[in-house]
Amino acid sequence: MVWGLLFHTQSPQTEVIAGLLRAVLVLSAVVFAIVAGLVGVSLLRGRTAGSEPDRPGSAARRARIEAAWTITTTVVLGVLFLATVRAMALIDAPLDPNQSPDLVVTGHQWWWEARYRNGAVTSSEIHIPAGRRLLVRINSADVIHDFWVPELARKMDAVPGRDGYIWLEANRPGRYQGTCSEFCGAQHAWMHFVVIADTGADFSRWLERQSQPATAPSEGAVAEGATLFLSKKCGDCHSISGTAAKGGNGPDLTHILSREFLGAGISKNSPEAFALWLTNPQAAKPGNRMPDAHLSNAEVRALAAYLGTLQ
Ligand code: HEC
Ligand SMILES: [Cu+2]
Repeated sequence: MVWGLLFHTQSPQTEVIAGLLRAVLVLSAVVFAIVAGLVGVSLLRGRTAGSEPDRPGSAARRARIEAAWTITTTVVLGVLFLATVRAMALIDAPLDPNQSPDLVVTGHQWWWEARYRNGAVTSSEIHIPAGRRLLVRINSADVIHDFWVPELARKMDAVPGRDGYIWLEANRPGRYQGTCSEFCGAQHAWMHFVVIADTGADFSRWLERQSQPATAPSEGAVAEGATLFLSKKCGDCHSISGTAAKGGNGPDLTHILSREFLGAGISKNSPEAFALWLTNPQAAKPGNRMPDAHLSNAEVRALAAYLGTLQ
């Protein structure tokens, strides 16, 4: 149970990693105890033995001890090596470019995009079905990031121009915190995401919903906001499925209201936070890659009204 307090493993993959760590810790503790014990013994014995001359046969004895130490060390390291290779074989996803992944995750400064096979796109909030492993391809749109959900999977670097693969799986439905774990610039610390493991039925519903195009704008402020979204060039960076907005440098906003956080976890998704992203994005998340569009209050209201329909 003490291990349970230390390691919150929630997937078969992290159980293997924690198991390896446990084995290494126990073995290291045994080695430490033996070495420390022998050092202690020889300290005491050395003091009483003083400067006794070498007894006959002591050179051969020393050689035997040396051989024993060398062999023992080699065996211990060999066991650790084999245990590590076994753990890697158990948890690593195949590096097969022909196998199509269930999910493609792309790191951006400073948010994560997740793209599913059926066309659904989301950012910084990744849903998976509990109890089933998904093959995830990880890459980057700019600099090197690192995709890490400590409870669920090993780390994987997101390297521009190079694909990495991991299994993503959770034993039980729940929410699992993830983060970027490779320094990637000013807002590295705010590059969070959450993996939400749903029951199979909930996951299918969510996935189906997320692959639908955005609600068509009705009238009044909402329609005005939709027009502004295009005329203010928001669509150069953001996509809204079913509209002319097809940018890829910012989070997909098709179902922005269905997400809990904005700015990769920096603020809860609330009407106030929304308004701040529109009026002063650099105040919402200093240094982020969204320029201030210098919108008037009326424009902010219209855009917020429009984005507020993107459930
Ligand atoms: C030059 C590219 C760019 C332009 C143009 C741009 N954005 Fe963004 N926007 C971003 C980026 C990048 C982020 C995410 C920043 C982060 O989390 O680090 C973002 C975040 C947002 C968010 C928060 C969404 C989320 O999930 O975090 C909203 C809402 C938003 N933008 C709306 C707009 C609107 C409306 C416009 C037009 C007035 C616009 N953006 C123009 C790049 C852009
Ligand atoms: Cu990063």
